[in-house]
Amino acid sequence: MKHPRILTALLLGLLALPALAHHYVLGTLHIGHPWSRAMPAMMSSGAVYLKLDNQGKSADRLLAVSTPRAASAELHQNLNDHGVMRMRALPEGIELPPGRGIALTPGGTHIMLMGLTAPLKAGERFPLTLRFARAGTIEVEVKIEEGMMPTP
Ligand SMILES: [Cu+2]
Repeated sequence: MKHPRILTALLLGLLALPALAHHYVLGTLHIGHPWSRAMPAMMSSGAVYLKLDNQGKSADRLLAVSTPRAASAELHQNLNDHGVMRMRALPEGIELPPGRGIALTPGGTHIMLMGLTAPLKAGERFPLTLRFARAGTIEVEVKIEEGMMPTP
């Protein structure tokens, strides 16, 4: 091989590709990389993060989520209440304006899982159903990943 360094760079580039990323499409909605952070076995709650990209021309809304992995799943928002981080449920759901992407991330808006039916162990996957006002319902697979920070 004439250019071993280039080959190495290419291989490293391939390895660095988000091989773990997974992606779902429901109508004009794109759902990117649903994941959850691995938690110690004694924890009874966790959180799911993902990206929502509304590539359509009409607004939509994520209304509700559910999973067999938890007794209940809620849409939550993190708020800084005078220096204290609190979580607030979003019973009205999450607005998805047309042509916009929204990321559910640690420290921000998230899907809260309460009453886990099994610990969130790294490497495992579980199904999550998302219900949208316009686009309807889709089941996605959540990947449990190793993480250092506690949820949410
Ligand atoms: Cu929460």
